[in-house]
Amino acid sequence: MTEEPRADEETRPRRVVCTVPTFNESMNILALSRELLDLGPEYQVLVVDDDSPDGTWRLVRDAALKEPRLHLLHRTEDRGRGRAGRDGFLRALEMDADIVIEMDADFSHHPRYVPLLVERLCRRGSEVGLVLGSRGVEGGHDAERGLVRQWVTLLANLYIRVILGLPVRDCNSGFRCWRRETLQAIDVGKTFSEGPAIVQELLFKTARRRIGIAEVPIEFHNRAAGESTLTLRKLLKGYFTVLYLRWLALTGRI
Ligand SMILES: Nc1nc2c(ncn2[C@@H]2O[C@H](COP(=O)(O)OP(=O)(O)O)[C@@H](O)[C@H]2O)c(=O)[nH]1
Ligand SMILES: [Mg+2]
Repeated sequence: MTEEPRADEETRPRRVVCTVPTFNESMNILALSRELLDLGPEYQVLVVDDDSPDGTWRLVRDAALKEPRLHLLHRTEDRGRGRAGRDGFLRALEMDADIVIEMDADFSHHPRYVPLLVERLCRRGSEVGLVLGSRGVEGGHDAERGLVRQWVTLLANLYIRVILGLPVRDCNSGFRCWRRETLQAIDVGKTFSEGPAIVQELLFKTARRRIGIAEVPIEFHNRAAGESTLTLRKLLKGYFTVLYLRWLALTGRI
């Protein structure tokens, strides 16, 4: 006789792969990986490192020898946050993930929120294919950031939401929980953004396919250690990418 699955077992994911793009994150990556792996046996961590000069990839490679749920994708060509993100998603799909989380290595996205994002995605009866860790919904916010930074974030969000017509409050969040089927539906291997604009590109492609998007509040903190790789040039390029995405949609190409 087969037993009826309990309600929580029925919706529990089989394999969650957390992809973490890294560039010079030697001070954060092992502590973050440990916290993620401790969330449960279904969790795997995939670090996608672009040959960091500080040896992040070496630390992960060595730790992975003793921890079978820790994986390294060591990229040596075609560097960039967007490229690394795309390759991480593809590898996670190859690893047979049913859920993929992408997050920063610097503890801005705290691992304690990961089970909440997964729970929201797996909640029975909800038609959601992507969950965002969000600073823009009630209960979420940008801790430690000055008023000016908060206003810049607010205006940037408004710009992106209006141009792209997105139904979400935090378009810039890089803390996201994806259903395998969503990544396949948006053909993640065809991602064109080389840099951080991958965040807006994938969000737009998901919304265009009318896949349900939910937001879970998070408190966002400044990076724990190390330096940000975001430059003004990358930021501006991101705003142009938003216009480019709108144009691609207007001309029926996405
Ligand atoms: N693999 C890879 N990761 C990157 C690159 N640039 C940034 N990252 C990682 O992407 C995440 C977000 O970058 P971060 O510098 O924190 O940007 P910020 O959060 O916007 O200040 C961090 O985990 C970085 O280590 C890159 O060129 N390649
Ligand atoms: Mg960061």
